This record gives sequence, structure tokens and C-alpha cells, in this order.
Amino acid sequence: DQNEQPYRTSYHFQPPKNWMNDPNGPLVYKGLYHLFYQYNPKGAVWGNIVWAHSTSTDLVNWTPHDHAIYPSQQADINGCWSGSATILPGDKPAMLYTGIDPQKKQVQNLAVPKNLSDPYLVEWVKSPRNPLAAPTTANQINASSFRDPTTAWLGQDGVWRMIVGSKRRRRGLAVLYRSRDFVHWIKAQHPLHSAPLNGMWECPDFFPVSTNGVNGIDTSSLMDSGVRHVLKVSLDDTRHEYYTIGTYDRSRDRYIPSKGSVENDSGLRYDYGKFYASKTFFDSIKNRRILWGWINESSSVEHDIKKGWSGVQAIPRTVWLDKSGKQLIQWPVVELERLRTKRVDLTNKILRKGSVVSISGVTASQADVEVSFSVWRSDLEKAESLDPTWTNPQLICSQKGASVAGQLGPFGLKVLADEQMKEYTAVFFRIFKRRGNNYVVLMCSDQSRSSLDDDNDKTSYGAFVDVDPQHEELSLRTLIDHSIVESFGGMGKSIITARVYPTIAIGEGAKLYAFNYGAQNVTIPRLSAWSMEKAQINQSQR
Ligand code: DQQ
Repeated sequence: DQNEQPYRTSYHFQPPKNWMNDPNGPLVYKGLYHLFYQYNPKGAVWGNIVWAHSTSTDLVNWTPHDHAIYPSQQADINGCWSGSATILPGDKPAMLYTGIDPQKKQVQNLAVPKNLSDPYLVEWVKSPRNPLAAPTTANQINASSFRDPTTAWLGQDGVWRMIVGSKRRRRGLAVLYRSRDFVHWIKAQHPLHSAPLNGMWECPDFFPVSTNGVNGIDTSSLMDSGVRHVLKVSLDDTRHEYYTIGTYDRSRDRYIPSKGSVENDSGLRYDYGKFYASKTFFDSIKNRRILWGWINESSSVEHDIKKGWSGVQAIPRTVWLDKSGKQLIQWPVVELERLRTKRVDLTNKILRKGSVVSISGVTASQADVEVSFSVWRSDLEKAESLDPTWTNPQLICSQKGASVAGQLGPFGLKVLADEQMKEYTAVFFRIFKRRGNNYVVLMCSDQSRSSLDDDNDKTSYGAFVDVDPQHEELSLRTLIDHSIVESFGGMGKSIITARVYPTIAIGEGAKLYAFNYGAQNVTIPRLSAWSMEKAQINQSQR
């Protein structure tokens, strides 16, 4: 129970015990959502990897099923690693995944449901032709860097395409394969895309987004106007993900990122905290694209073994292209709001300089908080100027943590805080001035005081948020779930997810506050906080 296991989550996806990493093959079939994931049936550390499986009618409550894909063939005898679902014509799901063969080579395999009349898709059969793609001396593929096939997409020519993550020396590669029958796959001469100095591209994801509105687009859509493409890669070297927005040149089968769009430190991330090996799928029921991502622990391996589990999934997020066309927007799936119960509100509250305001009446260790802040126009000019060499938001946040007073900010929330403020996680904004009448908004998640236990990684995270404080409010939505603080700034423009392990700010001991350590007052036009109900997640024991 929660007393013995204070860090188990109440509405973020977890198995009952053991190790979990990447989300695999998410899909919707006959009205049911499916999530598969990398899982170690034998312990709380990575190893013995199989695909565990759960289904849901609402993306919030989940029913566990037997393992869907596990070592059973030469082509995957040493592990069933990450992969993706494709819905073939006639509503037939197919799974492409990486297997580890007897020589420990990474190869690509196919599995399909045994019984399409079972909406739970509990049994999967593997192609007798596996592996369908393998490293050879002829194709010059690196046998230990060849994994994580994407959802395939169909061209006008009736040919399927998929990409597999790889590298050649230090160059990250999205190796392109083509097939007419989904079984015989042929490597294309050129990768779909590649980039220097990236190292291995894990878990690539390639999908179209609409240039007008929030609706998702099927990966195989042939629409070319009103569409941009997104390529996301997970960099094994830094454990960060980057995405670019660009154009898919169908005639050459090449992806061209828009100018200035890069897969490195100055690139765009889905999440500026902990979030990795993510994957989207097109939800044909609600016409939206949904993103899943893995959040690993910030505690030691010994700690994971002791508590008997490791890893959670982030709340599934709807993703779409921002009106600017320059970045994606992400927002927790609307179904999550059904867990909201007791609510407290503030309206037009002045948050005085130097103040901390308690927000009581909700279960602060299991909550959903939406708040907006606005600053007076006349105060904006008092903003500190941003040194042009300060380009790394995470570095600014680690140097200017929540306790460092400023002009405009820090203001925001202290969550998972105890009454004496011995422990808290601070999620906040600072506004800086740039040349001209230009302002920069920084969002931070400061974990440095999150736990009295020093045996955890308490690194702070930061992101710039593309909002203009002259004309817009600064909004923040934070999902608090015992050891998770998942924060959405600027209505989903910049997201930071953190793992924290408070020792006294747990259960009833956890409180919620708004604070302002800037030298100017700010206004909270609106704040709503909800206690969250516990979701039914994988509760029936196997
Ligand atoms: N996890 C899987 C790999 C993938 C990595 C193995 C990313 O397929 O590259 O568990 O976290």
C-alpha cells in the first residue's frame, strides 16, 4: 500500500512490479487502446526483455494481459526489444519489432495477432520468415546499432516504408526499408534522414501533422497540402529526445527538416525533463495523435531493487502543430480530467512579492493544478536582462533556483512540500528582458530541495517558453502523482517532467503552495486545483 510504497503512482501507468522501459506498439483496435511495453518479468533492473501488454477503454484505467511478445524464435531468442504497430488494410494490426538473435545481432521481426476477432489481441504469432531485416556485410549495417522500427506508411505506389534507428560512426541514421507485402523488406540506398555527431538514433518516430488545427493525421495519409512532417529521435548518448519539423519529399523518399531545425542541444524537445524512447500513434476513434513516453527513476539501482520496481509512463499526450508552425503543442489526453474530484479555486489573487500562499483542500500528493500568472505591463521593464551568452535554460535554472530572488520571478508552485519547507519541488517562471521590447520566459523545475535523501539525482531542468508576457498570461498545469511532477508551461508549449522522492512530504504530509520570490507583485487570474482519484491500473495480479 501507499505507506510502504510512497513513490508508486496513482494515475500514471505502471506494472504491479519489476522493471519497465519503452512504450511499444501503441494502437487502437475495435474501440480498445493497447499499450505494450519493455518489461523484465524477473526483476527491477533492465534485462530479460519481453513485451508486456495492457488495454484500456479510456487511456486512464488499464487491464493487464499476458505477455504479448517474448523470446520464442531464433530471431528474438535473446530479447524482444522496441517496435511499433501498423494497421494494415482491413483493420489488421501488425507489429514490427527488434529481436536479439543468437549472435546478439539486432534484427527486425514481424508479429501479427493470432485471432482478429479478439479485441484484446492477447495472442501474437511471429512470421516464420523472421528476421525480415538483418545486418550483413553487404549492407554495412552496424549489428549492435540497428533497432526500433517505426510504424510503416504506405506510398502512392502501394509500397510500404518504415525506418529503423542506427548509426554509422558518429552519424545518426534513419535507415529506410521498403516492402510490397510487409514481409519482404528491402533496404533503400539512402536513409530517410541522418545527422552528424548524434550517435545512435534510438526509437525514431516519423509522422504527419496538420498545419490547421489540432486533429491528428494517419501515418499513411497521402495528403500533402496542409501537412508537415515530424521526425523525432532519441539520442542514446545524452538520453534526450529531439524532434524537427520539416517536409517529406515523396519522390526522393527523403525528409528535409525546416531551416534551423536540429537534433541537438539547440533543438526542440517534447520534454525538457525526464522523458525517453517515446512513440506516437494515430487514434482513429477521436482523430488525434497521441504520444507515450517513458519516465525513468532518479533513484539508485539499490533503491529500485528495494522497492521492487522501476519506471513509469508519462500521461499520454495529444500532440499537434502550434499555430506558428514552429513547434508542437502537447496536452494530457482529455480523459484524464475524469479523475478530477474535489476542487479548489482562486481568482484574481495578487501574489505579493516575497510571499508563499498555501493552497489547501486538495490531496496535494495526488493532484492536477492549473494556474495562470500575469504581470503588470509597467513592471515588465524592470525585468533583469538576459545575458546573450545564457542560451542553456537548464543551466540558468540550476544557477537560479527557486530560492534565488529576482525581479520578475521566480513565481510559481511549490509542490510535494512539507509545512516546514524542508522538502519541496518548485516549478516556476522567470521573465528576462532582451534587446528591444523583447521578453524571454524561462520555466524551471527545481528538484534540489525535493528530498532529504541525498541518494537521488536532484538535477534541475529548464526550458524557454515561447509566450509574450506583454500580451499573454503565463500558464502552468502540473500533474502531481507521488513521485512524478509533470508540468506543462504555456498551454503545452514547453513541458518538464521530474521524478522526486520526498521523505516527509508524502501522503497527508504533502502540501501545495504558490510563491513569488520576485521583487514585483504578480496576479493569479485563475488557479484551480483538483484532488485526483486513483485510476485502476494493472491491478489484477498475474
Ligand atoms: N530500449 C530498447 C531498445 C531501445 C532502447 C531495449 C531505448 O530497443 O533502443 O529495451 O530505451
